Amino acid sequence: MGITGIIGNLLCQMRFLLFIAVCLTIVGWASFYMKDSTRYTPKYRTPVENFWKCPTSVKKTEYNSQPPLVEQTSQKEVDLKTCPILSPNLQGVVPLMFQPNLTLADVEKKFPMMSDGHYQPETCRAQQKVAILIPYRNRERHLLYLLDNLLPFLQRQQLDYAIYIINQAGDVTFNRAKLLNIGYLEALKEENWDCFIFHDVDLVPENDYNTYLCDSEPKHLVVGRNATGYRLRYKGYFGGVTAMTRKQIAKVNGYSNHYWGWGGEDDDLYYRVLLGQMTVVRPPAEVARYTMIFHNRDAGNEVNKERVNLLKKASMVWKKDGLNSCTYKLLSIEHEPLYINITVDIGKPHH
Ligand code: UD2
Ligand code: MN
Repeated sequence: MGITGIIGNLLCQMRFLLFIAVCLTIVGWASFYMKDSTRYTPKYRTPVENFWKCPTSVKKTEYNSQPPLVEQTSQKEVDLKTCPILSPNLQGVVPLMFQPNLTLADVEKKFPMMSDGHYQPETCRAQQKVAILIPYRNRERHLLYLLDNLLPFLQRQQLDYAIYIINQAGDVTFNRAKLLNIGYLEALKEENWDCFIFHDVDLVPENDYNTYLCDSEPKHLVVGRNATGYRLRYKGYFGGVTAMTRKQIAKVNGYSNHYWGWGGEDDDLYYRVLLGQMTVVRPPAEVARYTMIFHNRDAGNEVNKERVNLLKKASMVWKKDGLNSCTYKLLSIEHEPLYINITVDIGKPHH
């Protein structure tokens, strides 16, 4: 064993003492920070596990066991190493910004590394290609606030992503679910996305350990939000922000197209997940936290009185109502620097 080997081994043995010292420091800090619950220290076990593995270093950072889903790679991507599931750039809770005089030009200036609505990390090849789909009509300020906070969040996570805004044209009753189906179908015409995030425009994630990657089961990213005391509303709650792989979505035939107006479409998707023999997973509650920008109910999105009847029929119709029956008229696709803007005429409810 060479001199460097001996030194290496000595250092390795000293880790125990170092570990005790670190523990004592942490106990000291913990008692100091106990009062302030907004400071979140991640509780993932792996860094400590690796600390004990000696002297060989082990590359094991996953907190879930999702294998990389990337299938299509360019030459540049082949040369890069795969990004870890937990990026080294994560910061936990980062204060959110809501500047009332913010303009799109301001946000574009902050993120010159995005083009045509896409972003790829510079130094590694992302685990999955992620399309973020945002159902939208007339929420300009919310969109600016979301972009301003979400873009740096996603970049800290080292994701390969694009943002799709699916904009409902006209003033017929809003249909969130159908817009998301359209987003899925149109996004796949552009690229072979591995993972889709269905994302309300007014929900801003608070903790960047809430990774925007898909899991082996459909994932619900909102355990709690400011308006509901950060508690899960009910067990089968699947609204706000969800992540599903291309295959998981295909398996449930996407969303139902028949939910016009507010409510029910998220519960319907949950039923489909169960009917497709899948379950829902969620990150830890201290991670899956969102701030919902305050708003009143929009005109054109009144409560859907049919929703209970529709839910009763969900198990009978899910195979023929969804992605395979989604008809619409594409009006335009614009590639802006920060997002892809898809404007559609989705028709109207027929009673
Ligand atoms: C809840 C759910 C949401 C959905 C909805 C019922 C949470 C956190 N969110 O949201 O996922 O299930 O109930 O349909 O539980 N939108 C527009 N323009 C409109 C109307 C809606 O852009 O005129 C979009 C926008 O992305 C918005 C989303 O639809 O965030 C949901 O509508 P909402 O915010 O009015 O409903 P909310 O907050 O009750
Ligand atoms: Mn909302």
